[in-house]
Amino acid sequence: MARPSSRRRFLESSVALTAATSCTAKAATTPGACFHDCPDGCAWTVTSQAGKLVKIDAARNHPFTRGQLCPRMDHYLADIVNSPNRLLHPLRRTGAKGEAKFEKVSWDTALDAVASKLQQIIQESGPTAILPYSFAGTEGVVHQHALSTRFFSRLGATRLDRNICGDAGNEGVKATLGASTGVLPADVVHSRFILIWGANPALTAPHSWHFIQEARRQGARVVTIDPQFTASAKESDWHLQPLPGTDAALALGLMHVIIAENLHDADYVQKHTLGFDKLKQRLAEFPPARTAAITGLKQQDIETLARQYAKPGASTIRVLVGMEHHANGAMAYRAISCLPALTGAWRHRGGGLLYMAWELCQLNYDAVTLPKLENPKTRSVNMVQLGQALTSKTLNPAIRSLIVYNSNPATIAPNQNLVLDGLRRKDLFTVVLDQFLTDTARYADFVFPAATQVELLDLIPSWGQNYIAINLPAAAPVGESVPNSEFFRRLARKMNLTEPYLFETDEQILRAALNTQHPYLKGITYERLAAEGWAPLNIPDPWLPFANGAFQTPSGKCEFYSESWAKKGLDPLPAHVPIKSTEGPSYPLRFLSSKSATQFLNSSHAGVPRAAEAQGRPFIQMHPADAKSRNIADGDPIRLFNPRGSLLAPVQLNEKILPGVVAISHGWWASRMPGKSSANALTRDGLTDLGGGGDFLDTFVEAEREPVRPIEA
Ligand SMILES: Nc1nc2c(c(=O)[nH]1)N[C@H]1C(S)=C(S)[C@@H](COP(=O)(O)OP(=O)(O)OC[C@H]3O[C@@H](n4cnc5c(=O)[nH]c(N)nc54)[C@H](O)[C@@H]3O)O[C@H]1N2
Ligand SMILES: Nc1nc2c(c(=O)[nH]1)N[C@H]1C(S)=C(S)[C@@H](COP(=O)(O)OP(=O)(O)OC[C@H]3O[C@@H](n4cnc5c(=O)[nH]c(N)nc54)[C@H](O)[C@@H]3O)O[C@H]1N2
Ligand SMILES: [Mo]
Repeated sequence: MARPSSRRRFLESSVALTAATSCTAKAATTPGACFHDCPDGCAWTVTSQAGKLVKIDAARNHPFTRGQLCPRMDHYLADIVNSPNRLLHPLRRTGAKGEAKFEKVSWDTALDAVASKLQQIIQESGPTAILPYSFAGTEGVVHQHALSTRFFSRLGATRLDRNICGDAGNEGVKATLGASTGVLPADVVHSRFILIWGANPALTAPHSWHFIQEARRQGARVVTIDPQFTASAKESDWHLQPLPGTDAALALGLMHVIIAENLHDADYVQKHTLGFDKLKQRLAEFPPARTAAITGLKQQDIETLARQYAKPGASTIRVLVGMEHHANGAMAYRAISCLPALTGAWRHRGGGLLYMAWELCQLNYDAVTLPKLENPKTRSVNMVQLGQALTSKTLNPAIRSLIVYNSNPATIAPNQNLVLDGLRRKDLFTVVLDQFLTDTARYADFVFPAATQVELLDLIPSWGQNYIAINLPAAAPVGESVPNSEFFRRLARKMNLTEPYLFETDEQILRAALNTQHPYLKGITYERLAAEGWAPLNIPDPWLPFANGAFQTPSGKCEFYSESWAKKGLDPLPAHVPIKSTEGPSYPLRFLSSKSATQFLNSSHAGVPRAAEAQGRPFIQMHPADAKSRNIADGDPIRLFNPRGSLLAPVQLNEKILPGVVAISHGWWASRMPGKSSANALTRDGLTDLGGGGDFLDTFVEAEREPVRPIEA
């Protein structure tokens, strides 16, 4: 049994536990922060008493957290940390794959088996027969990537392209602006017009949503562009519903009107943009009538929107991630990000494009992941196409071992049935490190218990706002669970690896990350964070990144025309590339599976009974017109299907979803659904135009009535 010594080792490596916990005789408080893949990055303090965790309090003075967590994290201690369903010991599979039958084994037994199997595979097929699979279970610098990346680089395992979220959009925005950080989320309070485009921040970024509400209270007009009637659309002054995948056409149509009506900022355009004349030629193809025909919007609405948006002053376009999951996803972001330069919105605080903020947090990531260890020639697999990789007849060597941590691919990866076919393979050796027996873990040969956030040391940057936070351990890990880093240390040791970089402590990694000369991180030290919990990045105030041009493109201008895209063989101008159905005419309905569950964060928390109950049953959203023609009534059990799979759930007729579009929330575990499949059973697994993202929102389906078994717990 490894438990006692591992616990001791863990406590020794966590200087933080004593250094930064402020104690009274009765209670101690420890600073921490949320690890979730969410743009808000909340900070908190954990109170413990006599070694027992008592409560988590949201940081009151943090400008984003503002004393409130979210409906998930309000219940974090009961739902996750102290959950009766939490994995506390290593498990070895005893039943068939997917059956979820396991027996408890010791760490030594489990690690011996994993280490010797991996060594055997490496000997017989080479290290690329091993595939790591991970994403954003935690966004912490230490436990998301550090030792795992070093470990798999050292082995020479197949590399994973982790592009399922954000890469397509970033590529598009970067082509136009050179950077993805524009307006800061708190600066929208200075905006007079906020265009929420293919994003749902009222749900997905509830803390930064506060600033949009504040702007609206001060008189800003808020408009949402989304095929679905989202939480954000509900709180907007106007909601426009284009056909999915037509946003680049809409952006081009808006630019057409703005220039035709001379509403653009000619001075800004002349000084700070590149390719205006070429753009104008392209815009000639997008008069309002044609734009209306492509997008399904009314011509008059397109003209009105263009006029409202282009009024002088601070207008902001708020994008996030959802809209990128289309075959033309990168191009949509590229086209939309041209708009603020055309109107000169960047001149004003709170004017421009509000997207991400990760570029502001210039930690020393090289010191964390040691990219030099990785051989760029080693083959890679895109995480979006896991099913294809696991079932490929041509991959040589085939993937013989899958090692999953920080992710639940049986739920979150597109083309779920193909993923499950792969996971069912008798000759695939699957190892999962998680806190719960997820739908992926059900297929594992060995499952290892992961520690939770309150039990580990980490550094939490944010991709959505301009603060950084530390997370100190408030307690030792429950049961035999260990933080990710410790799992990879133990596995490396069992495999007789000796390189010191595989065994660095969490604190060493964290300090290395902070060891940077970047001015935005000046004065932000381990000691300061341990004492204060979080800190704002030292960015210029006011933040006006492109008020005077200075774009980070090759030309230094906002590139309406992109030479670098031309060199890649891409259209150098923003363009509308129509989405093609791969399913054929028998599947006429567009299927969206975005986020709509307040209680879930992707598939995290979806296995928690309280959260599932609070969330209620999953419904398929459908317009009454689409239901009528199929003889479907409100509340009927229906089946969505296409050549990849099917999905059963009750229907909720909704006048406010775009006709021709059906939707269900992403996140539910297939094992908890009637019919044992969830949204990704239907989704396609192609890639986006650039950035290697997934085109899973280009899925087409048909619908029919179907008797549904009750949801199983
Ligand atoms: N409650 C909750 N919050 C979350 C998450 C969660 O699972 N649950 N996940 C987190 C993560 S990982 C991320 S990446 C962010 C994502 O944050 P968002 O991008 O805000 O969320 P999504 O639901 O992915 O997509 C937003 C909207 O895009 C719309 N959309 C889809 N296709 C198109 C299109 O072609 N055109 C237009 N105009 N709109 C389109 C969808 O209808 C959806 O309402 O949220 C984070 N926050
Ligand atoms: N159809 C459809 N598919 C989608 C999306 C969509 O909108 N629609 N969204 C996509 C997007 S934007 C994203 S970001 C991905 C999200 O994909 P993932 O990042 O895989 O998200 P989660 O489902 O939250 O899975 C995270 C897992 O990590 C575990 N975990 C948490 N903390 C730790 C830890 O410290 N250690 C270990 N080992 N495990 C931990 C959790 O218990 C959970 O099982 O899904 C994508 N898939
Ligand atoms: Mo995401």
